[in-house]
This record gives sequence, structure tokens and C-alpha cells, in this order.
Amino acid sequence: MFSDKEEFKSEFKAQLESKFGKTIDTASEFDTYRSLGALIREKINKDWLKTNREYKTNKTKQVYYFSMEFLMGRLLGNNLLNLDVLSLVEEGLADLGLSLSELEKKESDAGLGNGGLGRLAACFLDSLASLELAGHGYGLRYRYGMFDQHIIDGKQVEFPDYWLSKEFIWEVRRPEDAIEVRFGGNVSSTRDKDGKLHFKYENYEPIQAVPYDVPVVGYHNDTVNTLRLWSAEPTVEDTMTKAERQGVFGHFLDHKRSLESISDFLYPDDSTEEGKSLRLKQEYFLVSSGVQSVVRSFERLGLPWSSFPDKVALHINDTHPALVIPELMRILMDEKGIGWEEAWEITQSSVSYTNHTTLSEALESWPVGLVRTLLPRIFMIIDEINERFCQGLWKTYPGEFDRIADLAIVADGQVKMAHLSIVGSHSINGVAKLHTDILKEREMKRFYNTFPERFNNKTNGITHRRWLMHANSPLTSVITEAIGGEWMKEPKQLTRLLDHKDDLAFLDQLHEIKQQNKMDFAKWVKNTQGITVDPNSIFDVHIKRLHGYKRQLLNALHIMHLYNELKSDPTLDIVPRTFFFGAKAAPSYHFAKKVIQLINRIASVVNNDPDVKDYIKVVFLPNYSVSIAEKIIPASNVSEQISMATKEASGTGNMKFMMNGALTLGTMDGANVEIHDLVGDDNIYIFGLTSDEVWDYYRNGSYSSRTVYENDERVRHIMDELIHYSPFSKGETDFQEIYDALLTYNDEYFVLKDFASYVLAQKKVSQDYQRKRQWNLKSLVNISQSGVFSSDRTIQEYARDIWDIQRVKTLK
Ligand code: NBG
Repeated sequence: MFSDKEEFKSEFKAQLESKFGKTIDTASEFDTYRSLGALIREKINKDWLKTNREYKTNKTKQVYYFSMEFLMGRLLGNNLLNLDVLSLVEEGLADLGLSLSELEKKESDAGLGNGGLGRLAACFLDSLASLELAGHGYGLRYRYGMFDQHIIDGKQVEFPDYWLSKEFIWEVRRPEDAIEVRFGGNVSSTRDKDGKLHFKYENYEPIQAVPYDVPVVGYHNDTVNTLRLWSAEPTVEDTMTKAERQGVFGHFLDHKRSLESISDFLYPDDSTEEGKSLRLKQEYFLVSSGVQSVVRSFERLGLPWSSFPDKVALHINDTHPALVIPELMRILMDEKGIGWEEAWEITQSSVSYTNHTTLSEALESWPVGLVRTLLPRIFMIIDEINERFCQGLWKTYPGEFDRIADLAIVADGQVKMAHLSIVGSHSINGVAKLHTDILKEREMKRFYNTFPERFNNKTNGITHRRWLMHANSPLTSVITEAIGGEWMKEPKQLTRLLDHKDDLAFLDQLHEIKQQNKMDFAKWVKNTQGITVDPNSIFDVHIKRLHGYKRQLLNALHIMHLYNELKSDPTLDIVPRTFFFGAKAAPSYHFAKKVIQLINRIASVVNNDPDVKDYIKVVFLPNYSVSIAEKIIPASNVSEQISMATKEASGTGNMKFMMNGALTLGTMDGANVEIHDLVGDDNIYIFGLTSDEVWDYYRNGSYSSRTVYENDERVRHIMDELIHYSPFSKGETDFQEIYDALLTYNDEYFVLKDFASYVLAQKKVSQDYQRKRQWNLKSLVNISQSGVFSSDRTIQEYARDIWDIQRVKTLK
């Protein structure tokens, strides 16, 4: 790429002059960032071309990962790392008086996702390219990403995130590959002389899908895959006819705006389905442009249709892109003249589906009327899939009306997207062992009994390149000094760190790195929030979307309890702690916003009370994002993973913390169960109801939060503080809603039930933290076991079991 630092420097300066007409002295930071980006892009382009050529020449099977979300974060640093020029560039820039980390900040944090699901998609892309696998992402190029969160008067206020206002240097617009997507209209049918039905789609509204391609660079190989993001634009013909017909330019502008709105906003909600027709439009827009473009590429190979599944895998990330199934059927039948049975065989063998949640409110279903109006031909196909599926069931289970009604894709006036996804794909996977078991034994039991061979588990993972090597380079160096560098390509080798468990000097080094990371983070908190935090206190971190089941509230109530304890006994011996929170609430999720308000209220009380402020501190970090995660995780001691058991499908934050040496305080939920299995009881803090206990309570309906309130004086105290006069309520009714959710409505997420065991677990954390050496050993055990959670392992499993693809070596 660059033979040495000097070559980089001269190419960089030349770039700055030729592209931007600037010199180092006259360029703004943004100019320097752009020209560095442009230079790196030029280098990437060569490998990008080569990779694509190679895939074409060898007719390599391609995976297309369809996802409504890709939470990419910033790309510059990671690209430099993967290209093996990170330190060279860093040093070269330093020679020129520039700081790479400052330039990195100039890049917008691409927030095209809500949380775990979108970040998983981003980690998967990194692993696909790094493992030399031909896998690409298909998503939407939202003009506005995840909203920008501000805290004003202690409450969340949302601002639009216009991330494209700064040029996104990595994307390439490809108008030559644009695709027409059609909405509305009607379908007529005619029979030919052989009696075969032909469908004609008429009076539809056409919209152009224009792809913007983003290169995805593999780690120290020459593979560059593609993230293709589609943007909605009016078609030229449509624009002309509308403008002519209406004769009014103003109308045309309205029309243009309404078409473009399809790719305007990311829906900022990962838990409830808002049932908006715009969202359905977005989903079909992604699916139709994506599948059409995949079919186009396949046709260029000149192979028979029957080999489509040998060359193409279409993966749907949750049910949002489930319309891939009827869309592929439509193209194969209506455009390519293939009969139903063959088209179905091709579709089912190509499509696979990942389920990411069992929360019933997140299961997508669309009113039949809406689907029929917006996508008339697609609806006909879904209806036929449903008919045929139900007839098949009737043969296997004659007379079992209930079972068939339960499994149907179209029922009660709704199209059930999970059912469509299961019926139309050859593989259905959950994202952690417990989650997959819950799918098989409970949520999707009847489907599992019908198609047991389709169900499988793929425990999530995270890319260790971004989350350890890039986010925590001091730790990376120390690990490499101790065990050599093979772990970077083969993260399971991290287990070799266990050979150093008795090496006191090594344990001290781990400690020093953590301390330094904490100091750096404390500085950042001071600069950005104006809050002074003590790096010697325990950094206890709860970062994730705000949702009832994730129980930020349990953490908050515990802090109120600590405060009460300290106030009643100022001599209490307590290990100083800083509680950090980062969380966005969906704008329409009222309760979640109340919890944010409560956390901010607690922060203002605790941080300003001279009796307690040296012992506990609470920091709410506004606008939590991938970039903030990269800063705080390496500085964390305690990782809060305290969802109510059965509710968190996997969690992936838990894996990032563990890999950076933080200890998990968590319930036996999601992938925490697997973390616990790996590190053992001594190296994790488990508390709370287990999933079986939760099911038991559900079954016998015997949970009463009121009883907990009556029997636990601590709980009573806190609850009363929420609504009666106290420093937290300030005599207002702000938190009545929280009180009611917990007591009047019997505490849906068992917060009060798990309170006592959470307090105990937190005590144990404090005690153990004081024994520095043991704590560092626990930290080491966590790092050593984290290799399993590299997304490389996850992607290898998908490649082998679901997609049936092999490594391709990109030729030099
Ligand atoms: C989320 C789950 C997480 C899981 C991620 C990635 C959705 C719908 N689900 O537990 O809540 O880690 O998916 O699989 O966003």
C-alpha cells in the first residue's frame, strides 16, 4: 500500500493539494480528514475491483445479508487497521503535526441502526471480509440516522441526525445500477391458449432505487466486499409526466419529496412495531431493489435457474426483509416464466432467517388491507403461499383447526411476517443457546415440531478487531507480548492467557492499562460533560437501548438505595463507585423516557450532595453511540447485563465488555448464560430469577410486587421516595408512572422481585474489587475466554451450516 511512512506523507500531501487545493498549513481539519479518506479509498478501490472480478470469474457463491439496519460507526480507523497501515499513517501524520485520533472524529458516526441487531450486521460484514468470504450487506441509505439525543432539564429531547451533512467519504453512488421499484396499482390476469395464467401489473407508482456502495475491507487480506445502501429517488420519466400532467412545479416538488421520504428516516424503535405504512414501504423498497439486483447479477453468469441456490444465499436479518420471499417468487414467475413449484424450491433453498427477539410486541404483522393496496401482486403471492402451506398442514394434521390457524401466515386480517419467514426459508436460527431453546420449546414450538430440521442456534459475536484491537490498543499490545499475535487471526487463542494467571507482573500490567483507560475516559467525561469522576472508583457501566426488560430501572433503584444507606449512616464503609448510563429511548416510549428522567434526577441529587458525592457518582452520557461505546468499554470494571431472564435474546455488549476485561453483573439470560459457562461462578456475578423460575411465575401467576414492597423495608423506602416528598421526587408527580408500573401494574419485568439479590450481588462486587489481585485475575479469565465470542466464530458457523460457502483467496 505504502512502502513506508515517507511515501505515505508525500502521497497524502499531493492528495491534499490536487483534490482540495490546500497545503498542510492552509487545510482545515475536515479537509485533511477528507483527503486522507480519499487517499485510502483510492487504495481500497484496486482491491475492491479485484475482489469483484474474482467473484465473477470463479462464479463464487455470494451471500446477501438483507438488513434494515447497519450500525457501522466510524470507518476510518478500522479501515486503516484492516489495511495494516494504522501505525504507519498515525506516525506519518504526527510528523506533519496532525493527530489521527483528531481526524477520526471528523467522520460522522454512521448510526443507521437502533442497537444490537444493527451493530451485529456491521460486525458480520467485518468478519465476512476478514475471513475471505463472499458476503455483502444490503440496506437503506437513510438520510437521517438514529436521532441525536440531548438531555434538557433532565429529559430526553430528540434532534434529527443529519449524518450526511458532512460528506460520507466511503460511499460511491452507482446510478448505472439503479432499479425501479413499484408500489400501488392493480393486477390483471389473462389466460394464454395453454390455459396458463399471466399476471400484469398496472397503474403502479415507480420509484428509483439508486445504490450507494461502501467498501468493506478485510483484515490483512485483499478482500473488499460491499455494503450496498439504497436511496429512493423519483424516476426521470415519472418526474417528466407528473410535471407535464400537473403543469405545476410545486406539485412536482411535493411528489418528489413524498417519494424520497422512503429512505429518509430510520425507525428509531427496536421493540415495538409502529404499524406505519411508510415502514412497510421501506421494507419492500429494500427487498425489491436488492432482490432485483441479485437476480440481475445471477443472470450474467449464464447458468440455469435451478443453480440459483448454489450461487446465491439471501439472508434476512429478522423479519423486516421477509418480503424477499414473495419478491423472489414474483420475479421468477412473472418475469422469468418459471412455474410455482420450481420457483418455490429455488426461493426456499436460497433464503435463511435469523430471529432476534421473542418480545411479542416486536413481532411484525401487517394488516391485509395495507399489504394488498401497497403491494397487490406481492399480496397475491403471500396469499397463495399461505393457501398451499395450510393445505399441506391439513394433510398432515387433518381436522386440527387450531393448529392450522395458529401456524397460518395470513390470519385474523394480518400477515404474520415471522410465519412467512419460517415457511419460506430453509434455516431459522436464534442468536444464543437459551434464545434458540426458547424458540424451539415455546415461542415457535409448533413450527419447530413441523420443521425441526430447519431450526438451529448461532450464538452472536462481535468483531474483536473493532472492539479490542482498535478500541483498546494498549491491551492489545500487552496480550500480544504475552502470547504472541496469532490470536488476532484466531481469537480462541486468547485462552493462552491462562498460562499467565500466576504471573503477578502481568496481572499488574492489566490493572495499569485499565487504570490508564479509566483516566483517559475520566478526562473525556470532564471535557464533554463537565463532571469530575474518580478513576479510582469502580466504573460500573450500563449502556444499551432503554427498555423495560433491560431494567435500567433496577440499577437506578439500587443507586437510590445506596444513597439512602449513606445518608442514614455517613460512616458506612463503601467502595467508591461511578455509575455510567448511556441509553436512548424510542421517542414514543413514554415509560422509557421517564426512566431516563429518573436517572438524571438521581444524578443531580447524588452528585451534588456533599455527604455522598465522594462515594457514589452517577453520569448519564447523552447520545450514546458506537463511538462512545468504543471509549467507555475499555475503561469499564463492571458490565451491567441485568435483563429479566428470558427477555434478552443474546446481548452483544456483554461480549465487548468481557473482551476488555470487565466483569459481568448479570442474570442468566441471553448469552450471559454462555459467558457464565465459560468463566465459571467465580468470575461473574449472577443474580436474579432464572428463566425457569420466570416461566413458573408466569404459569401460576403468583408474583405480587406488592408483597415485596410490604416485606422489604428498603424497597418500601425507595418506592415511597418516588411519589412522596423526597430529594428524588422534589414533591412532584414526575415518577408516579414508574411507581404505578411497579406496584399498581405488578411489575411486568420483576424489578422488585430481583432487587434483593441484585443488592447482594452488588455488595459482592464491591468487596471483591478491593482485593486487587483477585479482581485482576478474574478480569484475565474473562479476556481469555472471550475469543469464542468473536463474530469470526459466528460467521464461520453461518458459512458452514446455513450458507454453504467457503473461503475465497483474493489474488494479488
Ligand atoms: C436484538 C436483541 C439482542 C440481540 C440483538 C442481536 C432486536 C430485535 N433484537 O438481545 O434484543 O443481541 O438483537 O441479535 O433488536
